[in-house]
Amino acid sequence: MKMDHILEKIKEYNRIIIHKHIRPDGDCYGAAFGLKEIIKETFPKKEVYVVGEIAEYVKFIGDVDDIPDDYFKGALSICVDTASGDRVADQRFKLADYVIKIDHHIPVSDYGDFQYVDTTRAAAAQIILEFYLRYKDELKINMTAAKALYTGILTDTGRFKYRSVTADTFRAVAFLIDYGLDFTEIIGKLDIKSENLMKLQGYVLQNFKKTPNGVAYIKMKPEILEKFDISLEEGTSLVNELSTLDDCPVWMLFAEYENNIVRGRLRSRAPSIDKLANKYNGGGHRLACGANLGDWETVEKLLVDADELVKEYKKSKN
Ligand SMILES: [Mn+2]
Repeated sequence: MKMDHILEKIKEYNRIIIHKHIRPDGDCYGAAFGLKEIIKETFPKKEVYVVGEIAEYVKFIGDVDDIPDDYFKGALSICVDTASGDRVADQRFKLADYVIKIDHHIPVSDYGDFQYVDTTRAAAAQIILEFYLRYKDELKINMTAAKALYTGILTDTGRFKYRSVTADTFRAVAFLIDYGLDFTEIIGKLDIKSENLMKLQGYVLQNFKKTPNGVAYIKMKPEILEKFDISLEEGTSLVNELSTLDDCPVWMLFAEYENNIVRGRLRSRAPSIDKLANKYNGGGHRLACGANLGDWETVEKLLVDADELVKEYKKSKN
């Protein structure tokens, strides 16, 4: 059983460093801090750190550590929720003695000494929760971990709405509810938004475009974010504002990241879009992907391909 190996390695190392992915989301936060708290609660003498960038909207889950290079020497690095090595936040995992990848994305380019990948899991946080449940007799949990794991599962499933949710997701989450988790408190934290973000939401709903066959999209250019005074992270989180348009089974949001590099968030209700994302230097899940477009001209090419994909999909349904 592959999970046994993860537990063995955690037992073996005294210093464990947990890595999220770049541009962190609720799931990598939840999985990382959930795992950290489970290890700390079970083995209080072990040193456990979570490294990488901060995400404002989920930073209530836990504080990221700033550690020197020499901490990696002789340490175990565990990378969660990250399909390819280049997306691991804090590349110093390469300095660690042993590297474990725990993920639920379709593998792109593998890395590390040991991979635990289960694409049937709705969230990396679900894998961590199931890891705990499997070794419940040996491991301990606490409320901080429960909150982190619930937040990870909640955000990666669009609040239990996506196709990725299975009965196992609910079975795992049921434990957290039995444990006494105040889930309404977490919903409350995630729901509250600034006036600026609410106005930008209105902008997205008023200004999105559609391709002839039904791909809804919004170009969130830097000047828009500036006008509404919204961070890139918060702005791009609005992709799912376009998820409920009746004749558009695919929707996308495009924005400029560091060094003016254009990336897209691609979403679908039904037709698979991961191959499309692969073509544009991206990937992820069957119905939710990221793509690295580079410039705005490439966005137009992607939209042509996406439009064709939706056309074929609609034809196949008739
Ligand atoms: Mn995830």
